[in-house]
Amino acid sequence: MDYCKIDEALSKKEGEKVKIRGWIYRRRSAGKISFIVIRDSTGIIQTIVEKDKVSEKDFKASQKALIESSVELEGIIHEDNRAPGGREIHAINFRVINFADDFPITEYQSVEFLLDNRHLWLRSRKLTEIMKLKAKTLRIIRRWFDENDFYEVTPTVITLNAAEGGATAFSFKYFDQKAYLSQTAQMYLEALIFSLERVWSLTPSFRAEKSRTRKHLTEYWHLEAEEAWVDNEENMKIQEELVSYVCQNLMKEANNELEFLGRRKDELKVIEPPFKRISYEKALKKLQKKGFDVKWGDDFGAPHERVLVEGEEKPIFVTNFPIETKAFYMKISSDKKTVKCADMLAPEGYGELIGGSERSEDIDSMIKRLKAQGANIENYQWYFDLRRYGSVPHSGFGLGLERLIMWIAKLDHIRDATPFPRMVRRASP
Ligand code: NSS
Repeated sequence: MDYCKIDEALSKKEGEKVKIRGWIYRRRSAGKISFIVIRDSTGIIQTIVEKDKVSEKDFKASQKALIESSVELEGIIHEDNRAPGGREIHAINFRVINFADDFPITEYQSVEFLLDNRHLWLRSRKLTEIMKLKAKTLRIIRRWFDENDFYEVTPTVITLNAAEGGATAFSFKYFDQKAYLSQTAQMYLEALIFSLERVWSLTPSFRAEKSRTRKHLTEYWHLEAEEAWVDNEENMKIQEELVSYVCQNLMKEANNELEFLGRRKDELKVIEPPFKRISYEKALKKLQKKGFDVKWGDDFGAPHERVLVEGEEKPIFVTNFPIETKAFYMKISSDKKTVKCADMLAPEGYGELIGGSERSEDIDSMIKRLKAQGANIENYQWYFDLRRYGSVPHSGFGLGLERLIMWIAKLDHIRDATPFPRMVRRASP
């Protein structure tokens, strides 16, 4: 007989025989009987190992095995309303594959302790459900890009260009040159639209953010797209369609995960285009009216973002930021004060999900802005070539995958949206 997964065992009828394998999740012994809850990737099930029903060796093993021991067993399904899932297994044999040492994680542990033991804490129900949700989100995103004529491409993460500003770029010695870990794949995606027109990629991005907030990682998974012949307006449409598609499909495909994480389906159902657009100028006025001390040219922080999405059920776009607040590559608007860009802010105060813009085609203005940042212009000549040989209007955007998951899974901190979070004071395990 083949092994079945626990979710399948939970759908079997009284008296059916099953074979399962997994890890001990909870256990207790009472004289001649061991109650052992086993988990696998699909769920948990209670099993009962009785002294007279299995061999002496198997019973001894069931009494000795501590939590997280790996086991396999065969048994008979019994329907029992008291058991989680309404079924339990009465074992006819029980084998321990590995007797676990005393598991270091017990019920109440500090955040730091759990982060130090992340390699083990990943087995927790909550992180398991989050990782499943993330995998399903990626599956849906891939589908959307496939259906919308984008090519997936594989850019580099070793670069001489700190496209989002030197202040948050990790630098390292690349033989005898100073190189950076990529903050964005954007410049490389831009090069690829001249052959493929619509491209996207998923890469790690790195930001040496000293700000220790609940929304910042130093390494995150960056989903980026770049489109030829697309302006800032159409770029926003692509973004709102993608995000809506993810929400609508997770509702259908990630029932258990969403329920476990406390995200209600009706909250995702309303995420449909169009999303509200508000200009930076209007947003600034709104904030000033609410008593914030902000002036033209200031960037928005978490408290500002929270106020801007107050009462909103869907994400919103904040558009047309002042030139000086944004990166060198954004196209300057006809007002000569702002750039053609949009930040997508999540509802409920989860912050910026996406940064996107139409790209400048004006080499001189880009050089001026780069020089103001103290960048080495020579390293950008290849990028300017893209404007010299058949330049076209184009736009693109970057979505922080962990920000998206943080919002959808209602997480208090972005660290739980990724298995091995990298933060200011953490690079291990
Ligand atoms: O800096 S961004 O706003 N924009 C770019 O990097 C563009 N070059 C993308 C593009 O047009 N191809 O970053 C994009 C998103 C942002 O909205 C966040 O969702 C996420 O990347 N992001 C982060 N997530 C987690 N941690 C940190 N530190 C972080 N920084 C940005």
